Amino acid sequence: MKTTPTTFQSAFEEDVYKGLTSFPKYLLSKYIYDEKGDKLFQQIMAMPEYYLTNCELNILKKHKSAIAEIINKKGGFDLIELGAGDGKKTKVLLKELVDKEYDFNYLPIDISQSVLEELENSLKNEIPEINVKIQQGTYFKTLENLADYSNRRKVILVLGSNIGNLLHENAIEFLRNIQEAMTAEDMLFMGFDQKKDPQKILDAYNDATGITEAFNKNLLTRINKELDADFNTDNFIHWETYDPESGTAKSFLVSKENQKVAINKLDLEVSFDAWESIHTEISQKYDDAVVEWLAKEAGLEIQTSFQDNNNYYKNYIFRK
Ligand code: AVJ
Repeated sequence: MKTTPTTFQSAFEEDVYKGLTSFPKYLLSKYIYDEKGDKLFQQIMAMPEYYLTNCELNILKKHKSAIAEIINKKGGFDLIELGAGDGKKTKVLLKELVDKEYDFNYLPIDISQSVLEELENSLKNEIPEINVKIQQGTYFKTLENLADYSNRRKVILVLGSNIGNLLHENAIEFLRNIQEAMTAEDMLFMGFDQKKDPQKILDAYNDATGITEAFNKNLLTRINKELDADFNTDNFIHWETYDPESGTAKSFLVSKENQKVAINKLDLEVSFDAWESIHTEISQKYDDAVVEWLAKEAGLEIQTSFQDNNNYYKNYIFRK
């Protein structure tokens, strides 16, 4: 009999312990993003099946002038981006704001310091006119301290349908935190992937080349690396479901056989029955009614929205 460790050395350790000793088992998707996970996600964004990136890029390209005018309507601002990543899509908007000679600073926030430094360097080369200040941290932590590094009107940017990783309850909490950091002059510009042909969604999260599989399995690889465990990733399959009623895409890792895995750093042995699952991620899909409801619950209002030609994806502007 193993005993529950009384102290964990990190939130990662504690969350892995909790998730793998629960029934049914789960792991938190935020832990996919170590250096290898960041790279795999970049590869996902470049795959043809992962339509989200191109949809949002096209929305920004097509509507950049209108979007720029709306966000600059009340004059100078700090453009604060949560989860900036490689900034590929944001650069379309940044370029437009610079071309229009608007007075703004760009404050990208990301959990990954290396991703931020790459972004900062690429901006120096591509759009040197921009005043950039990078900030490493998680969404929630940095939102709490927003006032410490921004004292201007705020335009908050959350692209990529990143909110989709949150259950509605947590999405409302996230939106409410943003709302509480906003004044009546501030704006929130956010991307929401829309409900669509279920097959299109399944293909985006279960590509034939196996990039998403590797991305999902990186949770196990990371546990092996950081917590001295012996997961054999070949003994698990990547499984994706989409419920068209709730709009929830769910990722799992399913054990192909009866097996035991040692996680030495946690002093834990985890048993898997054949075909037992680990739930790893949700990627929520939305429609206007759900976005309106989330906004209302969080004390926000939709000012306007922009969509691509197929209505696969939508960017909404919210006010307090
Ligand atoms: C980064 C949360 C937007 O859910 O679409 C991509 C992550 N997972 N493929 C998403 C992801 C599997 C992605 N987000």
